[in-house]
Amino acid sequence: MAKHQVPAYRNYFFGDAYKEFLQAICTTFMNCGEKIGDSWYHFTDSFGNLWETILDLIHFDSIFVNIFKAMWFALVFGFRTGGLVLSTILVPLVCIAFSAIQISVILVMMLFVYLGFITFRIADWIFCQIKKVSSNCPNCQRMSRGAKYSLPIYVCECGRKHYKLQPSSYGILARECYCGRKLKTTFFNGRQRLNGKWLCPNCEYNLGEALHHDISIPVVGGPSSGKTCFISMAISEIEKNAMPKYNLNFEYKENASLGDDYQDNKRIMDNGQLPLKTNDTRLRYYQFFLTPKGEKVPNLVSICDVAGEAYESKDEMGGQEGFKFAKSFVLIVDPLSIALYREEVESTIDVSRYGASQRAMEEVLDALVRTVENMKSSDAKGVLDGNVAVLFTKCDIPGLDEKIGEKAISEYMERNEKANRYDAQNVLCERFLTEYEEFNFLNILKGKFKNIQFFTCSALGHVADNSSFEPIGVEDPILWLVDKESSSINFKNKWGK
Ligand SMILES: Nc1nc2c(ncn2[C@@H]2O[C@H](COP(=O)(O)OP(=O)(O)O)[C@@H](O)[C@H]2O)c(=O)[nH]1
Ligand SMILES: [Mg+2]
Ligand SMILES: [Zn+2]
Ligand SMILES: [Zn+2]
Repeated sequence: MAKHQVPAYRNYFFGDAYKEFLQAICTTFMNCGEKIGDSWYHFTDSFGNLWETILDLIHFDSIFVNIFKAMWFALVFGFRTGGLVLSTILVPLVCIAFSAIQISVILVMMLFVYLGFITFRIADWIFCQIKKVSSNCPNCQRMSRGAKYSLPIYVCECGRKHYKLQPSSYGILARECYCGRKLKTTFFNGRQRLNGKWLCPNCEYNLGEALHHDISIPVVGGPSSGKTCFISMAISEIEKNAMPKYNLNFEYKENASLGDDYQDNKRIMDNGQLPLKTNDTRLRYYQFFLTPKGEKVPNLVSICDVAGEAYESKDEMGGQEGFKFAKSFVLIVDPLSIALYREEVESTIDVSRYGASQRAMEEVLDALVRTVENMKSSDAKGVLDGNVAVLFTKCDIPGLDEKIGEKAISEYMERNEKANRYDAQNVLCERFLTEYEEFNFLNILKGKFKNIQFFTCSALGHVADNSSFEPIGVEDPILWLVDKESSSINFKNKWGK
């Protein structure tokens, strides 16, 4: 990567200190040179005087006076010779000694500053690891976290870009931007509260905040399986119930420049109408903060919706880099995409009113598994360590409640006192899939993923008839996945394990 100019003033010990100390040393040596010059002048001058007097003596001019003169000049000459010897040997020695002391002092100071910023840089890194600080870009889909976490680019209020706003030779805990603003350089002292912008280090999309823990949840399912309905309803129900039911702070983070349609869909659905059809095949990110009160590092949940058509083609799926970074998935199962079940109910209900998905689930799951495997290292062909919430949608279909819905769960729990509702749900859903001969789907699912929980929901509560929708069970799959990933959220009591 090209090296970026840092628009900040260097720390004194790495910038001006150098210059000042070099200047001081030069001055010392120049003075020293001047001293030697002076001594040399006096030495030659006194030698001249002595020599002239000696010449006069040789010519027997005023002998008595000249003898005294010669003695005097010899004395002066001796004195000046001593001076010359002293200034050529002793003065440089003193100069060198003083300079050496000066250099050591600055080196020690630099060492302290260096150790200082290394220590704080490491401390900041450890903080990021413990608090699982990460960044997830809804534009280029890149996520950075763990050891590979890279801080977003900070854009100062003056517009200058600081590519790595961290402890460095520009300042340990803060640096001074060329505009004069003091910028904090660690999360402990408030780097995240700076007033500028934070950009994705990969594509420079405006990320909004710097400090959060990202949880990325792609919602996977065939065309018309009910992904968009589920996502809109799940987010708006979590928004409604975050306080006081879950005791969590909710804040939606709109990505207006990427065509975020959450608010539009919510409005449309509040009026009993179906959401707009997603027609682009890229991942659409719906992001919101979901954080316990008082927690310093908020969770930023990204629910990713991709038009089901993308599962038709391997290339489309492969292009969705976001899958690579996700550890949690919602796998949508439209009961009407189960061939035997559809055949069974086709005679009693108008399947078209449920937007039945024609795509076999095992194909959707297979496409997902292949995509995730190809994106991760090729030796990860075994079990994928992600969490999967397998979600049966459209459970308002008449008769389903008795098979896998609330009614079935209560009945099962009455008969099996030890089972909690989530165990019951797992048993019932698996039994349903077996009953309708979805063996391949079950095999791939259980063979590839370690952590699986089944859920049932109805995003709408009934077929769309312009009356208001009544979502049932849409929050749980998201909350279960968020709980699995977030260290600050704990719903153990809710799941009973
Ligand atoms: N009855 C009923 N129909 C639903 C439900 N969820 C989705 N649908 C129907 O399924 C269609 C497709 O849903 P959509 O969310 O757009 O599917 P996507 O293509 O997977 O995003 C919708 O137009 C609805 O008619 C539900 O919970 N109950
Ligand atoms: Mg959709
Ligand atoms: Zn600035
Ligand atoms: Zn980006």
